[in-house]
Amino acid sequence: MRYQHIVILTGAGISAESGIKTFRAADGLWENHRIDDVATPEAFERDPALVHTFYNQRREQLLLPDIQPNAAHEALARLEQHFAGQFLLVTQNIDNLHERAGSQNLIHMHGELLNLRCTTSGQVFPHQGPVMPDARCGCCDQHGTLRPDIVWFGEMPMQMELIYDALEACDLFISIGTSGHVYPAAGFVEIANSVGAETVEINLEPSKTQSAFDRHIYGPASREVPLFVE
Ligand code: BV8
Repeated sequence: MRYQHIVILTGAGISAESGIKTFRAADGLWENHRIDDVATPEAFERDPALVHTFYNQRREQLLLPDIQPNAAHEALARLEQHFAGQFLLVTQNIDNLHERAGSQNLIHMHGELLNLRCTTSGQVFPHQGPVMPDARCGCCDQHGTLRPDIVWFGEMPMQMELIYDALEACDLFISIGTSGHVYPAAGFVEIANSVGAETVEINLEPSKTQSAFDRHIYGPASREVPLFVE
């Protein structure tokens, strides 16, 4: 069957082989921090210094020279180039490995680690090094109004209208490297199923929503995604 409209969802697992920790692995990100301490608006309100430190550390790690896109990111960029129909890549990841691999039609539904947002104006701009809690904001000239441009738990993910429109029009939905714990992303497969799309899960192991998928491919993304794309 020739597909006309592909939607792909990626999670932390696609960046694992590039050296970026996932959330729920044994030594994962949430291993050292509780979600409620570093990834909610209340956490930021309570202790902006701790939250800025958490994201400064992840930004620093992402910018290390040995952190590079892997074969899975590159295969998705090739697929987008060669696919004649509609193509949308939605990532839960806040790293920049998809764009560095060449992906273009890309939505970061949980925001981007390398961007900051002014809490007064909502303006978003690239970070310029580690962020201190009382840093002066370039747009409103106030101190302490900067936050990571990240969607925390309890906050509305970005560009949901666009994502839902694409899901309701797709005929192939592929989920790669996500454990299916976090909503609304974990519910995308149900929307794809409801419009009759073929649904494929590519992951190291069965996700929490594995029973909702038509097809399952288990193994490391850097091996399985290029095989699937070819
Ligand atoms: C929302 C940015 C509503 C931060 C992230 C109570 C209060 C408030 C909300 C809720 C609540 N209860 C439930 C909710 C909803 C909540 C939610 O789902 N909670 C969960 C914990 C139950 N969701 C939200 O809050 C969302 N917003 O609901 O808003 C709303 C509506 C209207 C108006 C206002 C609000 C927002 C959620 C976004 C949170 N932010 N990220 C940061 O990164 O610091 S989520 C973060 O965790 C990631 O972005 C990602 O989405 C998630 C982690 O999931 P994965 O990516 O899947 O990573 P994980 O480690 O879990 O899995 C990796 C997988 O890869 C594994 O399966 C592994 O096997 C596999 N893997 C590993 N290596 C490889 C591999 N696969 C292939 N190859 C390999 N080599």
